[in-house]
Amino acid sequence: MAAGLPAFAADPVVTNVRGDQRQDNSKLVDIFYDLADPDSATVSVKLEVSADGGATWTVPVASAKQSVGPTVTPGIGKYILWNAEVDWNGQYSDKVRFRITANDSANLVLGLIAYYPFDANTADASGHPGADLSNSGGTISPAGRVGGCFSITPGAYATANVDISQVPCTIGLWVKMNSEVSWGSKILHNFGYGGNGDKIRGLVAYNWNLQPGDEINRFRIVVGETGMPPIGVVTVGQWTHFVLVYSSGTSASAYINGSLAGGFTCSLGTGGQPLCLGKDPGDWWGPFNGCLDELRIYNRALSATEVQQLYNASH
Ligand SMILES: [Ca+2]
Ligand SMILES: [Ca+2]
Repeated sequence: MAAGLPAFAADPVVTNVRGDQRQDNSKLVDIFYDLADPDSATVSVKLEVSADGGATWTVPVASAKQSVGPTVTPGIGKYILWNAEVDWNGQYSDKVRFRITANDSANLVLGLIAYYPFDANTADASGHPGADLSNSGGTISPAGRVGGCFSITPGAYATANVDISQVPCTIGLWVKMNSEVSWGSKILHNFGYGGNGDKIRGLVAYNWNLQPGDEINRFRIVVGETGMPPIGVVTVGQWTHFVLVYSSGTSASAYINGSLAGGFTCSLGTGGQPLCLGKDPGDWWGPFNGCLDELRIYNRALSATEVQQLYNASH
C-alpha cells in the first residue's frame, strides 16, 4: 500500500443479486448475492427492499440475518434470510425488488485522538500523549457496557487535556444514568466555555420538570445560553450510545444508538480547553450520577455508516 492512502482502499463489489419468497406460505425470503473485495477480510453489507419496482426502498428489513451487517466476509453465493412476516406482515406487491450495497468496514482507529475503555483505569488507550484522564473521585466499576466503566457519583469528575472544540471532531460514548436528574446533569463538557451565543459547550441529561407535562429526562446538547435542542430520551438504568459529530464550524449532528437523532447549526466553544466529565466549570448544571464507557474522540467527522458501526462494535 502506498504511503498516505487509507487502508482498505478498494471498494467491495456486489453482483448477481437474486431473491425469492419460498413457496411454502412461510413468507420467508431467500436472497443470494456475490461479494468481491480484493483487500478487505470483512465489509459492511446493507439490504434494502422496494415494493414499487425500485422507486422507493422503504420496506423494513430488521429481521434480515446471516450475510448482512457490519462484518460480512466476501465470497460467492452469500445468503440473507429475510422474514417478511415479521417486517412486512399482511402486505403484498408484485413489484418487489432487492438491493444490496457494500462498503468497506469502518476504520474506527483512524483519527482517534483519545480513547477511554475504562476497563482497568482512566488512562487513554489511543496512545495520544497527555490524554490520560485526571480523575477526581470517580471509580472503575466492573458493570460496564464493554468490560468495566467509569462510575461517577455527585461531586466526582475527571478532566483531560483533549480539545473537543476542534473542527472536524467526533465524540462517542455510552451513558447510563443511575437516577433521574432534577435540573441538568452534566455528562461531558468543554471546560472552557465563555457563555457566548450559539457555541456548543457539552452534553447534559436534562429534566425540565418544573410543571406537569414539561419535558423530562432528555439528552440535550448545550449550545450557548438559550438554544439547547433535545436529541433523545434518557432512560434511567439503561445504556445509551451517544455520538456528536462536528462536521464543520457551523453544523453538528447527534446520533442516539447508531441512528441520526438531530442536526443543528452552531459554532464551537472556546478551543484549547480541557475535556471534563461529570461537571461544568461554573457548576451551572447539576452533578452526574451514573456510568460512562467507551469514550472515543476523533479529529475527523465520522460518517453515518461509521457511527452505526461504532455502535455495533460495542453493542
Ligand atoms: Ca476493501
Ligand atoms: Ca469498558
